[in-house]
Amino acid sequence: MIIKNSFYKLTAVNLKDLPKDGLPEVAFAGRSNVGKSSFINSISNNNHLARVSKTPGKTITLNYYLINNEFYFVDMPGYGYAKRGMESLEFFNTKTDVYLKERKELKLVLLLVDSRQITEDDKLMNNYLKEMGINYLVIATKLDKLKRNEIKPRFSAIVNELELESDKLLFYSSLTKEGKEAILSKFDELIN
Ligand SMILES: Nc1nc2c(ncn2[C@@H]2O[C@H](COP(=O)(O)OP(=O)(O)O)[C@@H](O)[C@H]2O)c(=O)[nH]1
Ligand SMILES: [Mg+2]
Repeated sequence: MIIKNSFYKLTAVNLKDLPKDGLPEVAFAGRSNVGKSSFINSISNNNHLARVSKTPGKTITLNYYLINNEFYFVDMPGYGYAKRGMESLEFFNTKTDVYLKERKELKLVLLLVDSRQITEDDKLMNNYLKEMGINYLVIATKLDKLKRNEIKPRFSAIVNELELESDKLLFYSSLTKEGKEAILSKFDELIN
């Protein structure tokens, strides 16, 4: 797949505001600051698409971006911005939870984790997606922060920590775009 065009579509505060055109959706989950917005911009060659934040925010909206007029990227609220452990529970009780469970157009979730470190919140989110039977892939972000000889051991460590099939984990750098082809070919499988 080549991403030829990408447009901001809408921001949904309530589930009744979601698009009704039936296009497939790829949603992004991950803690605040893991690189969700950067990923969306980088993979679609559009640096003005999603807003990259310097300080983690408490976004509670679903942001829709139309890709190739064929499907949507859905940027979901980040988790884990507070120091206490409660925000994860909060997350599961919000509209995002209903969205993940009930949205028929949702074909794939990309769970973004930092390639250097898996957090307890990441594990919760991973278990949640697994238990709900949601089709998801894990994208380990900020690959450019790893030394070359760290990549293989980090791959194994993440596969073990999250108990994943190894074809469900992909590395990516929004800076260098390393890993892009493998991810785009997963989107091809999804759309066809
Ligand atoms: N080095 C590096 N920095 C990144 C990468 N992706 C995101 N960042 C930085 O991480 C911070 C948070 O990124 P952002 O996309 O706003 O994360 P979000 O909160 O998950 O949407 C920003 O300072 C980005 O520039 C990456 O692949 N490599
Ligand atoms: Mg963001």
